[in-house]
Amino acid sequence: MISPVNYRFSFGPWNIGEGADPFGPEVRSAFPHEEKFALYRPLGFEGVQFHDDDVVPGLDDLSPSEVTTKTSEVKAMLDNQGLVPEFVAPRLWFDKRTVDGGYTSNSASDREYAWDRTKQCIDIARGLDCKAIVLWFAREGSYIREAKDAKLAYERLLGVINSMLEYNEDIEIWIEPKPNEPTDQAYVPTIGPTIALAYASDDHTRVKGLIESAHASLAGLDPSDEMAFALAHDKLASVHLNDQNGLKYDQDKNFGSSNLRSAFNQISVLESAGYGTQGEFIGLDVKAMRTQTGSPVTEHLTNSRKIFLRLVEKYRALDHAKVEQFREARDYEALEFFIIEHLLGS
Ligand code: XLS
Ligand code: MG
Repeated sequence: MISPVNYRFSFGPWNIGEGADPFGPEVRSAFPHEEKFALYRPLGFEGVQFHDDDVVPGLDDLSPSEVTTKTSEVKAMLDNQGLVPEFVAPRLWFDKRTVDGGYTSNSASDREYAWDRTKQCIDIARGLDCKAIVLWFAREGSYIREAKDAKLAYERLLGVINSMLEYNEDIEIWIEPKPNEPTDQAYVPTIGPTIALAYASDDHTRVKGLIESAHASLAGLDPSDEMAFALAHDKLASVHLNDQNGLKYDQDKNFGSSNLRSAFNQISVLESAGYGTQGEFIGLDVKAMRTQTGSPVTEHLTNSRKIFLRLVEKYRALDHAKVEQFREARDYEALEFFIIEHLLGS
């Protein structure tokens, strides 16, 4: 069945950046954070992915009422621009108190900070009328494996998930697995442990996964299989489409730019499962190349969106009956050539 979905797209304000990397500083002048939101609609996006401090900058130093006021201002701005907050994620990797991770830190006071910040993040999300909290576990892992008790770490993560579910009955938790970076090895590296944590939680219907293509590639896995696994459990809440050229640093390249066939397979999985029909977004998480000049630089976003839509057209134009025949006959040699020819076009 070909899905009739008209996709809606999201990205996070960090996707319009100044080009700093671990080896060098900014190469483009800063584009004011507040002005980024006016770019969304014209670029073809309606969803905004937020970190808690994208909504309320400097939130650790603000009073609760200042946080509430700022959140309401952002809510009004989103309403005015016709934008939807897709999710809010606690940024638990920047502050000094997160050097060893948040929830799995060996310091009790750092774990307390992580929990307080998580409650603030939930309050901010609810203030925006947003139900989804993304947990990208960033530093929940170790630089050397002996540093932490891994069993205890998993128990702590499950404890936090349950506390979040209890703290607010309306929220959903979307876990975004990643195998490494900034830690050497991360806990919850792939969708398998993500879904296991969901089922182990007090309300698995509110715990789901978010697959980022590059994160799956960094684990040496096929992003489309990671997506399919979540879909099979009705737990694919969102995707961050991008690309990755092999097992290197996290590249956040344009969707389909390195592995076009893999991108096509991700679309096949999403389309055939009817992803998007419940309002799920096509999220992007892409970085502009450091060599791009000007400010703001946004072509990486519009190009990734165009590549996605072109591949959707390709998927819909595929002779699916023919694919079934090849599968039935187990003539995978012919199937592969058929797919490649289809992608190459006439
Ligand atoms: C980092 C993550 C981040 C999340 C939200 O790699 O992808 O961008 O999407 O914390
Ligand atoms: Mg991401």
